[in-house]
Amino acid sequence: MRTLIVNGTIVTADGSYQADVLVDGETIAQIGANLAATVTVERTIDATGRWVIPGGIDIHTHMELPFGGTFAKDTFETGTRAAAFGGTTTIVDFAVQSKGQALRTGLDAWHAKAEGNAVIDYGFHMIMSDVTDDTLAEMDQLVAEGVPDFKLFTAYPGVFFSPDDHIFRALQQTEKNGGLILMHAENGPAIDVVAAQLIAEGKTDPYYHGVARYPVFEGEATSRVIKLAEAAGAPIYIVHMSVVNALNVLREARDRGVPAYAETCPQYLFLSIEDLGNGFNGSKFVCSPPLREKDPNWDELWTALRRNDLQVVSTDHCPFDFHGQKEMGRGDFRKIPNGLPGVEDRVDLVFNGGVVGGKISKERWVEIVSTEPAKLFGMYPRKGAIAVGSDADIVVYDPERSRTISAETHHMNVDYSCYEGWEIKGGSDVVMSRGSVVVDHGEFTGRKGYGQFLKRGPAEYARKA
Ligand code: DUC
Ligand code: ZN
Ligand code: ZN
Repeated sequence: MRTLIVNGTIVTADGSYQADVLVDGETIAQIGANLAATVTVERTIDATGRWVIPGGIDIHTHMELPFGGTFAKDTFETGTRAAAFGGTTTIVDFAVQSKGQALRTGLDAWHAKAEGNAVIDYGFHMIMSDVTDDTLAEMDQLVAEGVPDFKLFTAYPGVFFSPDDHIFRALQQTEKNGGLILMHAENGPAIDVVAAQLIAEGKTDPYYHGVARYPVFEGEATSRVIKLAEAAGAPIYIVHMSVVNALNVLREARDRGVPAYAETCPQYLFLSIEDLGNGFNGSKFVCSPPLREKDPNWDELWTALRRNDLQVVSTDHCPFDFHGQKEMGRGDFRKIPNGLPGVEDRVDLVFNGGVVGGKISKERWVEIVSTEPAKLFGMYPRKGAIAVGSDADIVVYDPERSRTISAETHHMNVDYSCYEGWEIKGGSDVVMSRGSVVVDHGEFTGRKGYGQFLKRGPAEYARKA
């Protein structure tokens, strides 16, 4: 099948220009002016007044994550379908090694969840809950299999938590095998002390989830893990950075030339600790790190995105229903499953808040939602680019469209939206995954099982950039 996208403006991280795009099979075959005059195709998409952008890449999702005695509700089918509606054509999800298991067991389980179900391409990072001689050796094998990143936690004692010696050994291993360590950086043991004290004082509402997780606990853990990475001579990537205390540490390290990278998420750019108020309704906004004070964090995070101190916006998509799941934490905020839905709204929220809001250029928008994730996570230029030879993961984007976000109309398998009623500009008209149209003006035209596992390369870019 050959498809021609005509009359659009191609927007990439490097610049924008008017040109047509020829898709042949699964890849981009030609880019140029007035291609209709020279090529014959089976299908033509008119992108007049639209932007032609590389499909979004969300490198931080948790489909079916087991958490706090329940599971994140989106499956690979529902979650990737929702992603596609929102202009995202690739996700990288976190496979989980439970304590005492081999990495292989966790990875196999995630392959089984995704295969035959995903509607767009997907890769995996590996959550390591145990660092042992055996799992360290397994890391090398996973890098060779296209799973080159490993997430460790300084939070969640007794579940995902790793002590410093484990983190340091894992960093040393990636220094040797070319992989990348991703860190959830919050001081979990200290948080647990404060949380227990708050509960003892009768402060059980969701709001106190935000109070317990001091900004300095994120700053301290971020500082510690970046210094451990420096000591190991390995690059490091901090997930879901939420607050200035952590950002200042990151900036200071990057100014010294340390290969430290980080993402933030829409919830830290658009929501605040005030959303955690309003009684138990605040449980809809419980995630970790928690939502922070608006000032100065929102502005500082945008500035960091503009200046490349932050490279990526991903979602940490981890949806739990308000009814029946978030409700598990009535009377004790520690029992509320942590996580927010977001995979469907990321591209549009960052467009609306960032580009329409005058904070970043449209080229930087494409860079932080697609191109940098592809580069840092071993997918570029196959993904994240509008270039000859790249996968035809293409979104025809309408910057003028308006829509109202609502749980009534979203495609994520969750009974609420954190952005309910928000009117935003921008939206994906046509979404193409490897040359196949999967969403066409609001209609799903894809297929369960179409998405393929993406074998990703090692983190060379993170070592050089
Ligand atoms: N934070 C969340 O909010 N949910 C899943 C895991 C995490 O680190
Ligand atoms: Zn995390
Ligand atoms: Zn996460």
